[in-house]
Amino acid sequence: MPTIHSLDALEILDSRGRPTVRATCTLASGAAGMASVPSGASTGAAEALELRDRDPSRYRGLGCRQAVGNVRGEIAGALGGQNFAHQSALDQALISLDGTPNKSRLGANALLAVSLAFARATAAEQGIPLYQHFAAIHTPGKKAETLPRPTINLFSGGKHAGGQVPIQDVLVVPIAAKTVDEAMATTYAVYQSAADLCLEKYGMRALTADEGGLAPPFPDAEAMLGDAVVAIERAGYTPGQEVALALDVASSHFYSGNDTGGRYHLGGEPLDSAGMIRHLTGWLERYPIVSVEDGLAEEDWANWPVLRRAIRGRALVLGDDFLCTNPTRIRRAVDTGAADALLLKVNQIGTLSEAADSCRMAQAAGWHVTVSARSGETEDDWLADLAVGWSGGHLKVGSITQSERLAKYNRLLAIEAETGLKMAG
Ligand code: 2PG
Ligand code: MG
Repeated sequence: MPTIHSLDALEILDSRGRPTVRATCTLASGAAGMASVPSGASTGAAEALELRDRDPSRYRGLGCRQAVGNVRGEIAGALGGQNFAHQSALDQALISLDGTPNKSRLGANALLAVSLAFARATAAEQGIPLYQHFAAIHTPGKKAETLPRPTINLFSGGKHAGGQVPIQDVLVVPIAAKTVDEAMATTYAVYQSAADLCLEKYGMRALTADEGGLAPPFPDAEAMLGDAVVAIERAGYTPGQEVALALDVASSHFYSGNDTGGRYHLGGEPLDSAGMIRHLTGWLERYPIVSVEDGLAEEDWANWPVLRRAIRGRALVLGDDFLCTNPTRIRRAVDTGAADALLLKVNQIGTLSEAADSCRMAQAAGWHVTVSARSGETEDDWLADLAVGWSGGHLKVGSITQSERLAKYNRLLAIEAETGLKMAG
């Protein structure tokens, strides 16, 4: 039974140069684990709270010294010397110690760093690969079964690219690839042909957004989609048969709610929810899109089932800001038929066990699960192990550039080489 000997933490910097938390957990056996937490920019309103110092003279208020101090002080003091039979016992202790519904006292960044570091230390103590330990956290006795299919950011807009177009991501889904290795090579070819296209069409070298996606000055969202299809063709693939597209519309960020139902500001005339759904279905008719993330705003609950009925069977209705990896929101969405896929981000909820509850709930409802990184990432690679252990259908990490992204893809390639597991269909 793992007994915590000590907990330590350090303020480190993420891929945007913003502070985040890295924790180290050392067990009485001497086994140790270290883990770093990511951070979002296009965040959902229902996310657990990332504790920031709010001192404007340092990192524009984004410092994490308080969160780090909470790990080294109160959390280490309360948990040091204690044993925890399971991850859920440790996470429950963290949740109780914090005592708030959204982890705002000690910080979800502090809690998640400890939760992950404990998982790594426990895997090390047991001498098993992290993905197998994550599988056991998901369900006792479970083993890793499949590898997630990478969905890789090609073009960026929205909050990750200075808002030159409202929608956030157009992603490549290498649907015909049989292995992760082949999926990465396919995506590289598409990305390079898209970079060539950006130079020709927009006179722009490959300047990239927060997650490494290409971000030329597209005149509108339609151009992003059209250019993606051209890039796939020029790379020698058949759109829709070999390579498909996924969208992160991130529509909460161009939605203004009001008493008469709110409007979507996609360029041109503002759209009501029915207009937005028509717009999305129009894209599905013209482009090979297999997944639509946050097609509607996080508060537009009444219209999510309408969107789902409209596109069901053609593309996944994937909830990110809408669901926030939160079991209560997921339950409501399952009960109302509002979505059929969960974007799983552990730091939206703040502990591994709660994220596992969300994952199981979605999978029990027959939903698809896409395991996702954040736009602010670190060189840590635990996410690849998590996606394998929890049987994620897809892994979304951003683009095929930048080491904080490639750390996860490289880990996935290593897991593929080690296990020979098949990629999810
Ligand atoms: C998203 C994520 C990752 P962020 O919206 O899906 O692309 O962005 O981490 O900024 O929330
Ligand atoms: Mg999203």
